[in-house]
Amino acid sequence: MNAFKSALPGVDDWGRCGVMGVVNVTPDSFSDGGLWLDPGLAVAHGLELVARGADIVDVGGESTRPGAVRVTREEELRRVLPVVRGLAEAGVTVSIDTMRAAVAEAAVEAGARIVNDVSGGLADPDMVPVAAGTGVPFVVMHWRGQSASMDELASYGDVVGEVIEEVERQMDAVVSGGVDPAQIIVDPGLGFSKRREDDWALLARLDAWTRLGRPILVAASRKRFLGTLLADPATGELRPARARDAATAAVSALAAAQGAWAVRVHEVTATADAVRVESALRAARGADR
Ligand code: PMM
Repeated sequence: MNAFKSALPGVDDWGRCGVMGVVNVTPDSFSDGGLWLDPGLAVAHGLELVARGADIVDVGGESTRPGAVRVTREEELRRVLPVVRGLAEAGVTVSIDTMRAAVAEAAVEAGARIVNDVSGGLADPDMVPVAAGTGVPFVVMHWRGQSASMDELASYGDVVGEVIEEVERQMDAVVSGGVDPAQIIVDPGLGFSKRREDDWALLARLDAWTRLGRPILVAASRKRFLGTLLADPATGELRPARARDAATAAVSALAAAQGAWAVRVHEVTATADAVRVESALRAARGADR
């Protein structure tokens, strides 16, 4: 089964790899922290991402960068709800990036159409029943632990096999909890309990995920493995996060070529072009999608 083709409830089929633009309503996200804390600015930024070609806008109110400290539920709700509501009222397909069931539930009530839980339902025992109750697409990302400790959990023999197996196990748990398999989106969780070489190995073998039969979301945007790749050869200094967008767009095209359902990015323009290039090539090749 081609993962790209799986129809998800309430989400358009774009006929190519989709583009999920990111709006982090946080003071501390690694690449755009503090820029969109004001709800009006955050909504305007989300609309700008759509104008640049985003198919979905992912709204998050809690940073998941390695070592990040958790925010309270009240603070997270205060950050995201006006932004979700504003974008949904403007007709945007919104996804809510949260590990909290209460936030997911309130966001769906406010108009969000996808729940993007980086813990895939592991962080909050109420998340799976809430995801089941909403019926909206639910992201099961590969996750081994909270940001404060996740780097210590990056230990693998065969990273591709183990990550897919752990996601498959979590898919089973989520389905046992009442989620319809047709709701599930899978995600390798680049940078989450992964070393740089693990991120590359996972990206190199996205084709191996097709056996799960579910759409694959890939979120490489501005991540550290790209900063390391592009480090200054003289000083060894990592390429700054906001100067990693060309590399991100390259990853977007390559992920699309391996059948990714969507790519999650901060800077949309280049990736929107990249997935269209990939789609044109695929069509020219006569490939079935
Ligand atoms: N990464 C981040 C946040 N949310 N969601 C999914 N599904 N997959 C990811 O890899 C992912 C995510 C961290 O990046 P950010 O701080 O730039 O949002």
